[in-house]
Amino acid sequence: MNYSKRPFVGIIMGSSSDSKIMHPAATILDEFGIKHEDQIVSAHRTPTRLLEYAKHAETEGFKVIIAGAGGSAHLPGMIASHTIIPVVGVPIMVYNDKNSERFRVSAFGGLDSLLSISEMPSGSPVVTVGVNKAANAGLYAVKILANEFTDLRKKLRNHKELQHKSVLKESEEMKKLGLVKFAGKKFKR
Ligand code: RP5
Repeated sequence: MNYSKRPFVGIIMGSSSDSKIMHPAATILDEFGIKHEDQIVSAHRTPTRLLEYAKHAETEGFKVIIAGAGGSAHLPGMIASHTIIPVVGVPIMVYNDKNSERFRVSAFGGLDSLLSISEMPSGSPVVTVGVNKAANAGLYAVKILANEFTDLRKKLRNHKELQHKSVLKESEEMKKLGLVKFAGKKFKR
């Protein structure tokens, strides 16, 4: 079964406001040609839907679930308690105020979500990426799938190679321009 034809990754988040932070997970999966299914599931506001989603994920044959949430962030842990599918949590610090361009920061700056996700009791493990690091969750999902789909290993190696080249390119430019000019150009000061 091909990973580009059928979704093996489920991306969920606790609120539509989380989409601002979560979309890089989808971007990474898109770059690797991996089909994913994206939904909003709130552990607190839609608790029964949470159970339904876990069943749906099993029925669909998802191989990994990426779950982002802010504040007390129960979503990744609760999903993990309902399924054996590995869950990668994304703790969310900043989220949009849905009704304006303003943004809000959670009371403890994302540490609340990070600890909620990482401190799952023994027996219900969830892994977590850093605060707001949704792209890393996407990459981690690719790595999980690469255990099964060998062509993804090649794509992951290419991805590493591109990162390597991009650091070398910037380093060359820094060497040529000098640090002050380089930083001025990069940060448009
Ligand atoms: C959490 O509360 C969500 O994951 C979100 O990060 C946060 C705020 O949600 P909204 O008030 O923006 O819907 O459950």
